[in-house]
Amino acid sequence: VTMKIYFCGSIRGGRDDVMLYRKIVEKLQSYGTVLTEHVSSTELSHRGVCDVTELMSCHWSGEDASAAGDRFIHDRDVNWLRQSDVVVAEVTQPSLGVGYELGRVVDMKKKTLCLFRPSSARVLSAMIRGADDGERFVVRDYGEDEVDEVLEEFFNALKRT
Ligand code: 6K6
Repeated sequence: VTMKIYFCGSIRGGRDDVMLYRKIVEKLQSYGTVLTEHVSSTELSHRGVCDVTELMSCHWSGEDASAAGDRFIHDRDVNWLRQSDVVVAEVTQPSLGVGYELGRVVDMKKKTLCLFRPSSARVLSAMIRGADDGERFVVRDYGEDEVDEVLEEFFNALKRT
């Protein structure tokens, strides 16, 4: 049985770090199935809209097409979150969606790793930094060149529990 990994990264919050998301997702794929591969897709605009969801939303009636598309994304992602074994989030680029996912995940009591780059000169939200319990929900400061080792450390520790 392969591990199901949910990766969170900003979409409509801004796509500045998408190349880094790619690098993280590639590494995660060596540990299991990444349910949210599209988060690191370079084809996705910051609007987070793609042809597929726009087409699908046309089949809903009585609701605004883009709202139906968003409902589809929300419901599918929350289901994926429930199914996942671990959650990894890149939290440097602030994103309402990532914050929402992390809030839901704390309640689901999933093992979660949040990755933050202090070199960005940003200060991470207290609601994420402050959720660190040193065990189930961990915030890790790192640099872009440390992706591999930080993830290796996290997944090796998982195996031992
Ligand atoms: C369809 C196909 C590919 O992309 C789309 C459209 N958008 C989204 N698809 C999947 N997940 C999404 C989409 N928009 C947001 N999310 C979820 O919220 C992802 O799991 C991200 O971790 C997070 C990003 O939230 P925002 O607020 O930055 O968009």
